[in-house]
Amino acid sequence: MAAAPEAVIRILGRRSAFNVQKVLWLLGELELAHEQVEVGGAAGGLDEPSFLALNPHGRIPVLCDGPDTVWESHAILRYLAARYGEEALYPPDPLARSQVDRWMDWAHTALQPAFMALFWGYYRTPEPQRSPRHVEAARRDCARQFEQLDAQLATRPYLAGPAFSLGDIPAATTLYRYFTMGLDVPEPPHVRAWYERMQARPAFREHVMRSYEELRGRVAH
Ligand SMILES: N[C@@H](CCC(=O)N[C@@H](CS)C(=O)NCC(=O)O)C(=O)O
Repeated sequence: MAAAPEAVIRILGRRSAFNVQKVLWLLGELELAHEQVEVGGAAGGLDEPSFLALNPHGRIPVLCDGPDTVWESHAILRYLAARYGEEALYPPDPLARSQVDRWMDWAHTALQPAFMALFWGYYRTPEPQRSPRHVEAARRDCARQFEQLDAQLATRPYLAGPAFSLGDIPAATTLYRYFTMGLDVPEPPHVRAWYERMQARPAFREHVMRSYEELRGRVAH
């Protein structure tokens, strides 16, 4: 593992944000000293010129590593793993790397949108405004995505193979909220076992398994 730089790593983004949690989890895995700055959500600040100079899209997370800035949560994960991580986290071999990349990309484009539709439609919408039909459709869609995960995890302990890697982080960031937001959701056995493996990781417990009560019924960012 490369030595940590002298310059402080800063992660900009509120701790309750799903995409920020992925990065905080990895920083914890890497045991990299860093400073977290609470911006976004109730803390605001995303439309400040100084923030937009770092990320023109006005979104969190943003990583500042000395003079360098990286935005987009998965780009940040790949950057941190390639710069500071062991090879198993993000293997240099092209095929092994593609195993990791495919699960990261699938999580971003399939699982996360399904999970967010459910989380926003149910948890972040005040009860009187909820659409039961919308919530049920999202719950079924999400359950289908978890079945895909379960089929993969029936053959291997981690998504990209025998070892924990970046491939696990985006998908596993859904687990705590999915199973605790108060909905009756199926618990596929291999996903459950994988969730238990994640819970054995201190950084997962610290950054992902944290209260999100502040988001209940909060339709605004
Ligand atoms: N694709 C981007 C999405 C970034 C994004 O939409 N972040 C949300 C938080 S999860 C955000 O900035 N929300 C505005 C806010 O929190 O105020 C990424 O993965 O970094």
